[in-house]
Amino acid sequence: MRKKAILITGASGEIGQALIANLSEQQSLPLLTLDLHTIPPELAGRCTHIGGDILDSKLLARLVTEYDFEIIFHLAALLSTRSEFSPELAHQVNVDGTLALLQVAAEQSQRRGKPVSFIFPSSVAAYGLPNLAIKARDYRLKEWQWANPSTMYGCNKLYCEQLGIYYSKHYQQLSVNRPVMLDFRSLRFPGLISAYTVPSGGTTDYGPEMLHAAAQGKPYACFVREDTVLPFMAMPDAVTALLQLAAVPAESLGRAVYNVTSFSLSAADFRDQVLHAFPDAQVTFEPDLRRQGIVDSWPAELDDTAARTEWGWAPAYDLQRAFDEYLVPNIRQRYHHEAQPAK
Ligand code: NAD
Ligand code: AKB
Repeated sequence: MRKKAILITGASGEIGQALIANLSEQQSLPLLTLDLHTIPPELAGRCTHIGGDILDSKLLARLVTEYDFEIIFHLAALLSTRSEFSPELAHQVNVDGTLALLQVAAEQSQRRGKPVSFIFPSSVAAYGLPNLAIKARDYRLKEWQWANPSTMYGCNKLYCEQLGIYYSKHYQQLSVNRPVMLDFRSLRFPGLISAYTVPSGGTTDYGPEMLHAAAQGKPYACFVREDTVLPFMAMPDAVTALLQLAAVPAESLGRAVYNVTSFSLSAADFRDQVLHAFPDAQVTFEPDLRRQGIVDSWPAELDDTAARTEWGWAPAYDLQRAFDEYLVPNIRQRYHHEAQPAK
């Protein structure tokens, strides 16, 4: 008898940790987590963790025989900056890995005669604006505009959105007996900011890095220009959006991929928020032209009207609440505790 479970890949990462913390508080199914890395000790008791690679086909085959997945949150990925340094590896993890998980979900949907929900975080990186003049003109993008990514990561995300749609709508379309198909749903996230974890390998990382450095009294050289505008969201809203999307009845959804966002601000505005909370912070701007090129191709704002109107998406944390009520107090507390001598 297979055990019912929710599978979270990439569970040791920033979103994964926040998702485990949230889901384990609910009366949800047992959580099976998979990542190359271990999960922090404070979360270890809340899930069954498997250290492993999503590209390990034997491992996935074993999981299929042991578990019946109700939902798969497929978070494992290499992020945008890291992917530019290892594009072929990024393609393997981001595309081949996603394909392998889609096949797990397809097989399980068919076997149990009920769709497995497949929840996939896509990204603002799926967009690609050709230059700053057009970024200024086309300030706020809908899902179907400027889907011309210039990064390996963005290409991977855009293609995996399409792969997910294929597996949920057209898989085995020439078979006489059409299979029960998986239920694929995806969110295009902006840059996410957590009070409890620090990102690595992304290109929106300058925002959270600036804030976490200031809280530790460390100087920070921001790798983008002061006028760079990008959309961001506080981590609790990202988790809410994933869980809300997973729970919406299929008939309420008009699309498979939705933008979600909270606030947009320039890197200079970000610095000002940081200085307001930590007046002694030392923030300088030393743009890295290559990473700058990536963020210049991403939109200043995401238009999330479809998510708002179809399934009631609304972030709890706007800019001021995010900083004043979530980020600053929790980050302050985190580093204050770390600064205390061990007893
Ligand atoms: P993260 O880098 O913190 O976590 C990713 C996790 O995936 C890591 O723990 C890593 O060990 C794991 N992983 C990588 N390769 C693996 C493999 N081969 N097998 C198993 N595990 C592997 O990233 P995150 O911020 O938690 O992002 C999670 C997902 O959300 C990713 O798909 C990312 O593209 C997407 N996303 C994140 C943001 C953001 O700003 N954080 C924005 C948009 C989309
Ligand atoms: C990155 O910068 O790669 C991520 C993302 C926006 O997907 N934070």
